[in-house]
Amino acid sequence: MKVLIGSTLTLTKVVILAAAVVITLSLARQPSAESATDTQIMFSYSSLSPIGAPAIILTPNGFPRDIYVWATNVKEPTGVSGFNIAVQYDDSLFAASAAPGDADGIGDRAWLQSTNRSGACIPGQNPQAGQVIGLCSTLSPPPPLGPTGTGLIGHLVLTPGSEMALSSPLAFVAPDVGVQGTFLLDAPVDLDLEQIPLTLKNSNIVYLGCADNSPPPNGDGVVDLANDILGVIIRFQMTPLDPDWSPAFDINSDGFIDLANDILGTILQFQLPCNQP
Ligand SMILES: [Ca+2]
Ligand SMILES: [Ca+2]
Ligand SMILES: [Ca+2]
Repeated sequence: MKVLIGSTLTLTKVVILAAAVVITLSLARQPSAESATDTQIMFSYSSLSPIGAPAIILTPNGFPRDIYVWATNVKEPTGVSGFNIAVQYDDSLFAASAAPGDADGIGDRAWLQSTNRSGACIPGQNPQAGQVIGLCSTLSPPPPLGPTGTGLIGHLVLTPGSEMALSSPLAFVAPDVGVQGTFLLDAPVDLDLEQIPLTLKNSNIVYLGCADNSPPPNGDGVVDLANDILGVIIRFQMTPLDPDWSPAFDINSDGFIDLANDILGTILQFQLPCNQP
């Protein structure tokens, strides 16, 4: 998002703009009524719908984030009989793994089994550092055929480290030769198992300080409107010279409360849990 800030921008304008951003974000998080035309594999914040997650906020030393993997708009007539998910990330900044207790890895087989095919998932064997892999397949030849349309295929947990950074990619590994990539397989009706053409939609991890600044000293564990969003908005353009300055609201720690980093960065954490170090 590109925002131009004029030097004469008033606090009122900032409040109006911030409110518009909140409304836009809440609309953007609703599932789209009409779906895109292309088959995709994407990350989503939600286990209920593929709302997408182009930017995922992690707070160094903060809580783990659940991120879900969705296959969308599968039109392959035979449906999906198996898939492979391989995710690449910067392991110096966070860890990506299956959820605690999810013994069969990051892949989720419920959608794969939804047409009454029996399936199994296994965690990826010997993934490289900074990769997490899950494989799921339905073992029997058709019939029945596999599922089409849109389904949840994976669940991973991102656990932040202590390092601060600007951003880093959370990317699906493409299925190149000799690589355990990310792909969907059709159902082998004619004993010819093929990958279904699709687009891999990657995400970006954005690192921000925890924007929970509610009293008492270490916040109340969630980014709220009354304390945290309004708290940073009323400090717009403040520096450490202001009597109401609080470094906690300066979530990118540059000594200035601005719109693009601190106010929008706080708004983007609305209703998310985080913890102050
Ligand atoms: Ca699993
Ligand atoms: Ca709060
Ligand atoms: Ca700042």
